[in-house]
Amino acid sequence: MSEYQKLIDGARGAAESSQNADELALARSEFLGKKSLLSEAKKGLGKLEEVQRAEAGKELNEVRNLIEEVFEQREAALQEETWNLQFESERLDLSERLESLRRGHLHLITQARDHLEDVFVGMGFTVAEGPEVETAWYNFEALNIPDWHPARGNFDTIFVNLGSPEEVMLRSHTSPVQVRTMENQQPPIYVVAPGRTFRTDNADATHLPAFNQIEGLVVDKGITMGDLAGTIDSFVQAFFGSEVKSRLRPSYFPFTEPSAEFDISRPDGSWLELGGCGMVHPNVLSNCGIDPEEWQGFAFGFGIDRLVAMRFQLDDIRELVVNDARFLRQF
Ligand code: FA5
Repeated sequence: MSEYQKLIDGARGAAESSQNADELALARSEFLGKKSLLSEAKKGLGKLEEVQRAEAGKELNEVRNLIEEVFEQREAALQEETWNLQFESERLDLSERLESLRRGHLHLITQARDHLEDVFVGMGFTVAEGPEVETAWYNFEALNIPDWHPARGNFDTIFVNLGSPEEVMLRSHTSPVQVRTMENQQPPIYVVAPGRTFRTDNADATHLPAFNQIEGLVVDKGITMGDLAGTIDSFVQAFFGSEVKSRLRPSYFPFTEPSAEFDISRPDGSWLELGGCGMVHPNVLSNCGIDPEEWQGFAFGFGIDRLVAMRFQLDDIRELVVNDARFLRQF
């Protein structure tokens, strides 16, 4: 047995010093292969007496099993080492990835639009919507601007090549939503309608060809210009804070009478035109099936992009649409 013990120890030594599957296979064949000492010993069994042969054969098998076990254990250990190395090299460090990803946020205009909605909802208004592509009826005619009216020219309209010429257009203001609301809803009406509007204007520091307006419409009994002025004042205070003042200047819009333009004060004391407003023209109420003898209303519409430019003191309104992430990340 001591001979065999040496063999087993030798096999263990050879297995332990094998550093990979190839080296282990080589060592294994040295101790268990056809030319190994064990195989030679097995061949020698034939020369023994029957009783001795059985005894020696049993012993040989035990030794072979022990040596096989030694190699199996080493094989399992090597396999585990290989897997560990592989797992380590293929590991994805997700925590590192997550840290380096910057979270986005809503665009400044969307934030302002949400804020405006909140302010007006807080004042008792609901939010209405209308399509961006409109017909002449909604964009002009129902608003008391027939096709001969010179005011059509003020809106620098972008027409769409659909139907009769100059019948379908990208809405040039949000005022068509006034008409759609009044056609579908009986007074009293208190709505605001923010949305995108389009004109052939060239982009400059205060103009964009695609910009955003928010429309307001109130139709109720006994509504006066005082209600309009008070509403605009409350909105300006809620949105900008008490240091910003608003003022109304007489103006002209075909769909309101009287009409005004409203300005807000800048820190340097000058005024910035924000939008138009006025008492809803009786013709507009009639066009939408509302009796002007019974109901009165006021409406306003102003530019959200300009309002944002004013609130964040941007020198150029185009900053809002050039998609410079370094600029947008500041807000
Ligand atoms: C109108 O669009 C009227 N619908 C407003 C109105 C509504 C009057 C209800 C009465 C009752 P105006 O064309 O002035 O009016 O435009 C209103 C505001 O939209 C402007 O004061 C300005 O703030 C903004 N605006 C107009 N054109 C542009 C543009 N190209 N780029 C950015 N903002 C603009």
